[in-house]
Amino acid sequence: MAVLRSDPPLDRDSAVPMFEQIKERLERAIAAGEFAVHERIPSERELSTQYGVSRMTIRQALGALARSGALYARSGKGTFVAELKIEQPLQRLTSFTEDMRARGLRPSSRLLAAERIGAPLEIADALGLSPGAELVRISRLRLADDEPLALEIAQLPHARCPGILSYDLGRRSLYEVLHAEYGISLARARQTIEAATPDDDERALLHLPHGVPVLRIRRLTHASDGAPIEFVRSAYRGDRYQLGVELR
Ligand code: 16G
Repeated sequence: MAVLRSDPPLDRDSAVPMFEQIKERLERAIAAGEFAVHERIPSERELSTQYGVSRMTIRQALGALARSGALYARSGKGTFVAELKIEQPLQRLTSFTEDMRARGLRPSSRLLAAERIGAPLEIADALGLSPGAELVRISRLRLADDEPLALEIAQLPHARCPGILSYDLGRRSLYEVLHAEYGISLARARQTIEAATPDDDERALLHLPHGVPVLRIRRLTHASDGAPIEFVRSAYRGDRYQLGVELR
């Protein structure tokens, strides 16, 4: 427990509740790297002795840190430091490849399926096609530093990118292929995001611990000529991903 020893004593007269002060100290210790990712932090009992507060207060601090995603608990084993979440800023239209590289992570994909299908009604509607028009559907598991992060199913009008399935979409960025091979630049997208319980396939492919939700994202992207070009459904790991929005 060398970690917190240098801390000055808690301020018992402060308006900031004790659990909040403890939470902030633990946050600082984690940010300073005093605990490694997936390292066990001291137990409730040890922390309550160290700070001279009740275990209830410690439990409140740890609970708040678990809810913010900084810690996770394993029943019977203790409380551990979680990996930092990857933040996707929502104001720019970027690809998975760009998002990961911007964070110093190595993007990769596992191609799960790539096929030509007739457009179901809902997707034909979104893409401005007649029902049954030919689509390419590309399902990929997206990884960052070899860790599964998202499942993505992208559907594009085949007429806009004929023969796209012959490119190695397990290795290349879809946006890069659209640009380099078809001269398609993407201009804007509309996205919806919701929290959801993963289904069994998602849980297995994303290596999701039990009880962790996914962020379901739907994106309709338009090319620079205004035409809709991709309709994507994805599921991002809720414990590893957060979306940042700038408000003015
Ligand atoms: C992002 C997009 C997805 C797009 C993909 C292309 C979200 C929610 N989705 O993951 O719509 O198809 O990037 O990535 O951001 P790529 O160019 O690396 O293949």
